[in-house]
Amino acid sequence: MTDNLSPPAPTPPFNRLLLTGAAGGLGRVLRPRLAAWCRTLRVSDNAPLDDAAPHEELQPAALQDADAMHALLAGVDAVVHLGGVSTEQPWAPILQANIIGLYNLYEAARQQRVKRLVLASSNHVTGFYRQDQVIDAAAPPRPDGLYGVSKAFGENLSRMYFDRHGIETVCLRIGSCTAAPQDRRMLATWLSHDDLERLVIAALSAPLVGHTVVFGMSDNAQSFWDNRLARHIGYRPQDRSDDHRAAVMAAQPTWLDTGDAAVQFQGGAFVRIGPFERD
Ligand code: NAI
Ligand code: 15L
Repeated sequence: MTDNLSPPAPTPPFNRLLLTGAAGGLGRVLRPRLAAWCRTLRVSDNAPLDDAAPHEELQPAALQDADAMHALLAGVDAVVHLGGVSTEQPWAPILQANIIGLYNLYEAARQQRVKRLVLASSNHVTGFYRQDQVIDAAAPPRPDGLYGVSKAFGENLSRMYFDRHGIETVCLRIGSCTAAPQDRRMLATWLSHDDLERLVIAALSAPLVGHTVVFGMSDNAQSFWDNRLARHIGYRPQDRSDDHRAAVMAAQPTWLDTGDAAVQFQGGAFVRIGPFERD
């Protein structure tokens, strides 16, 4: 049994890995951690990037720029795609980054013959399931906003590219990836930074993944999600939110109003934020 973080063989398994969204919160977490797994890490974003380390090459690109995306995917063995709009926002930026951008990414992957992608999806694909339900990846999407709809699009688009073109994707329905859980909901949704790394490495390295949807969560005692359908990728989380329970309870001693949709539904506050508020 491996903990997914064992150092790879002396020869890195990948020649060139692409990390998109490298300037973002999780991109900054993963960037140094992917170094051991490839000879070259190509890092990309449309926001400013930190200087390249010796094993890195910087290639800025906007996801909605099809030509830039074709150049970005050239010579790449596999992709960790974190780039895009990561919260509930107006439709225009979501359309550019998460819809047009995803199409550009997959068309470029097809034409450049990239065979494996790891896609940052989100728990907001299923945010309108209730918090007292436990769902698995076979449950139909119930997005909690336009952001969740865009992530559901990414899951469906990648499914089509596997069925038609054999391009494998692992969609990570990430819960809440932070250094420590910050509120009661995160006791169920928390994904530690180390477990994020374990999950990404498992998704990149498993011999056969086809098209897989896996919930990105640590080994939390309390959970909304069941990952048995993704066992084949070999992800074994090592961290648990319970280790932080006392601190969370001290910070948030009473539950919020139980009539609040943010407390009733898995997506938390996402179920009631966003452009619709102005209506
Ligand atoms: P973030 O917002 O910090 O990073 C996203 C990055 O994408 C940013 O650096 C941004 O500049 C870049 N980006 C945005 N639009 C772009 C465009 N049009 N072209 C090129 N780059 C663009 O988000 P974070 O927290 O690092 O999340 C990474 C991924 O994981 C996102 O796709 C997010 O939806 C997903 N995710 C994150 C969770 C979390 O707990 N942080 C939970 C669930 C999903
Ligand atoms: C997400 O999809 C967001 O990217 C992240 O910022 C968190 O809010 C997370 O979901 C969550 O549900 O906690």
